[in-house]
Amino acid sequence: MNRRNLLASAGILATGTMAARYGFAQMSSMPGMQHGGAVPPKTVIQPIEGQPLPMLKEVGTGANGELVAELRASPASAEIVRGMKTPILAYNGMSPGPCFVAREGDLVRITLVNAIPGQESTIHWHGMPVPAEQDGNPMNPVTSGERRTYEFRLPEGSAGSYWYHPHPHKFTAEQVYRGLAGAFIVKPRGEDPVPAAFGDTPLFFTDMRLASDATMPASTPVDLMNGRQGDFVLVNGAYKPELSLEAGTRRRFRLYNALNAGYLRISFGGIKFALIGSDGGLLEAPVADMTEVLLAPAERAEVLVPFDGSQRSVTVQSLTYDRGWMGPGAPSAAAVDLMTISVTGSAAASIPPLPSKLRAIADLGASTITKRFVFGETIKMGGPGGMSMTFLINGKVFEPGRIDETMKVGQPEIWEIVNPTDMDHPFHIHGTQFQVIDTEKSGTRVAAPFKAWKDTVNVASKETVRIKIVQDMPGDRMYHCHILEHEHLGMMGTLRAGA
Ligand SMILES: [Cu+2]
Repeated sequence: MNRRNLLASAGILATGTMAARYGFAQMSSMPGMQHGGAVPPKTVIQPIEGQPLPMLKEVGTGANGELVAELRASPASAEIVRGMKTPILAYNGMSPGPCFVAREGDLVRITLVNAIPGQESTIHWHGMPVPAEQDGNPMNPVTSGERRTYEFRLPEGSAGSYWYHPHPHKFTAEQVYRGLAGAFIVKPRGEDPVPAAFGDTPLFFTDMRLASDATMPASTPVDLMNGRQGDFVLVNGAYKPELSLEAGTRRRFRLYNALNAGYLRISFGGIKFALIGSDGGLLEAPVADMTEVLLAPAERAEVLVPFDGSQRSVTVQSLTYDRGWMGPGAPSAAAVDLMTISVTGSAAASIPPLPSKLRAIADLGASTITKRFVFGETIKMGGPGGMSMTFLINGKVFEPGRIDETMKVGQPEIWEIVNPTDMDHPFHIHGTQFQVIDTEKSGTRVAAPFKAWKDTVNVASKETVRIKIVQDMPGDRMYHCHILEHEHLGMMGTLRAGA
């Protein structure tokens, strides 16, 4: 039965009393519930907007080739709405946390201090090739009040746009939407094929929902089902910020979708730009004449955008994208303004050319091993509240300690990720970068248009995505949907890579 029929037969879609029928403990105190439905009340307050784009605070490698830092995760407050305090979670008082910048070959030694009252935490190095026991998995929690040091060396060829966020069992979604996430940029050991004159600016997108007192309300059943979407998308922690650039420049941006569940279909006011990088670093060559790039939650892209001065004010937007929605409260279908770039100086006759080549991307080798991962969702009856929704991979809800799949270190495999559900799900696996082979929908198979390193790939509703994957290090790795509320409700498994 498809989900809509399932819900209708369970009497959920029509009644508007979804909350009352779900078994979530915190329900009665949730904002929005007193309004007779599961839709949160519309925010009546507005964040401060139009401030200069904040630059992320960079923490770099020392002269000895070691990046040593401490990340203290703790409650903090932010002034999102003028004169009001929003309680958040922050790393070293900041959200996003510091932007780590290291080079291939560097040693990283970062200590997490968990000062979050009553909750475990970890730091997961999203997309980075780090040993399993250093990767902040849920089975290695740092309890409240404790600290632990993560240590790993960045291998050659690992330059890319990574990020970090907590990954504790049952608290990931909440800790991330409350503010815990940051960028981690690895630069090449040798010369960067992208000219330094193009700059290198991370745009770290998050989102936020605020109640009328500027606090962040707890997630509702609708949030858990669809993934929590905020009312405001922030860029480097600011709402609709402004950036000023000279005409005649080509700029390098690293785009990060760090939203819990929201998709970003980013355009630069119609300007044709070049895609030069994916989750795991540069492509082989720029892909020119792009007008938009779709980023599912956790995906990243590097782009080069020309500003010739013909547009004096460029609105960076997220265009509408239908990722599937269940029940009330679907986000607006209108494009969302993310930030404004004002272009100063006299219009330039020419823009510096694109680099023709970026780097070589190796093939992963032949494989005869195929695994299949099928997304699913179900409504579970029983319990005091009546029912709850769970999300599945291969018919199973995540269970700590259970090994769902095994593979041999160094041996490439082909994985088919199948999504028969009504909603898109971004598939992510820890510890490695994979390559997309092709996608298939309604019987039409489309080969990946170019080689790219990915750690997260969107699997649209009714679509199958085939990837080629190798794990180079032994250990247990999580794979899961990166709509964090779906991960929370069970859409996760454990892979054991061994000899
Ligand atoms: Cu999902």
